[in-house]
Amino acid sequence: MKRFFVMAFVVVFALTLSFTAFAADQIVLRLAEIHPADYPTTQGDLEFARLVEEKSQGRIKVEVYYGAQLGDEKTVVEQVQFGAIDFARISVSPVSEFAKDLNALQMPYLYRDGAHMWNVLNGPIGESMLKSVEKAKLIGLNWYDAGARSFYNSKKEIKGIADLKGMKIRVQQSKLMMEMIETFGASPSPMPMGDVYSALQTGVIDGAENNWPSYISASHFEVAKFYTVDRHTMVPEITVASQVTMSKLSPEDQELIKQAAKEATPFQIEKWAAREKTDEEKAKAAGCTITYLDPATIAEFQKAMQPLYEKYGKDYADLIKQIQETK
Ligand code: BDP
Repeated sequence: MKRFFVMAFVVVFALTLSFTAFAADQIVLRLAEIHPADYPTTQGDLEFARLVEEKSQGRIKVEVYYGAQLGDEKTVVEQVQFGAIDFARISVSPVSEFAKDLNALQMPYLYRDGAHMWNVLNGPIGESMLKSVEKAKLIGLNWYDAGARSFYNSKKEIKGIADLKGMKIRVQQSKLMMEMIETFGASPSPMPMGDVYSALQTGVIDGAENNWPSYISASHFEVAKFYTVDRHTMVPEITVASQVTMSKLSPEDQELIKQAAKEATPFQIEKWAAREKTDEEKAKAAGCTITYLDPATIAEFQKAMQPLYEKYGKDYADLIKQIQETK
């Protein structure tokens, strides 16, 4: 009951807010981002906001609320669904809980490399995947780069799959990601990114998995110094808009927003590439134990994910095949 009243209040408050915003000459919209200001995705968000403002000659303003000011990613998606938040930049993983087809984009060892992933995202599959989030009351605007995710932990060096056995590993709030950890023989612990540092510090979890920039930016390297470069997933980032918000805008303004988002992608990719390199160096300089696996061991990691392909292959067989066959 209490939850109902809180929700009702949030809805009324949000509607009041957006009406106020729409009533004024300038349309002010809010974008949620969990990373800090200097993170490559936030840089992409700010570029998107700049382009919207420029293209609308200052009529539309996108305010970027970074550093998880508007909540964790799962909560933010729900708020975008009912229009309390206008845009969010999020990882594909939490959105896949609402738009299942996205699972096909985040299967382990799916892409040969970053170029392969971008050929998929920039092609017809990427377009249809952006459209697929409409089922979840969202509008998919663009993709951003998040490189590859690897395991890190506070306990020991992971040199092979056997070392993962029984480890408690934090994952994103996604069923596929939980099953992936189980398939690796470890025990998954889903939680928002903001809770991971203290969970590592207090030993609630043994490890987590992420790319270099998140490992450094969220200071996880301070409390989990063993990083193994196994690159098990490449999970793209996505910017989504609220259907509620977009439906209040003219078709021209909707188009302008879509265009601005598309144009922000190459900017973000550039920022990403630079940051990935410097953050790998930062981890080294901070004295982390970094384990680079040889191709044979990587092949074992990949082979271990076969059961996941058999399970998810049923629903996404065609899509996965098309992705694999993309040049
Ligand atoms: C980072 C993504 C962020 C996710 C986070 C996580 O940029 O959107 O929330 O991983 O693991 O790489 O939750």
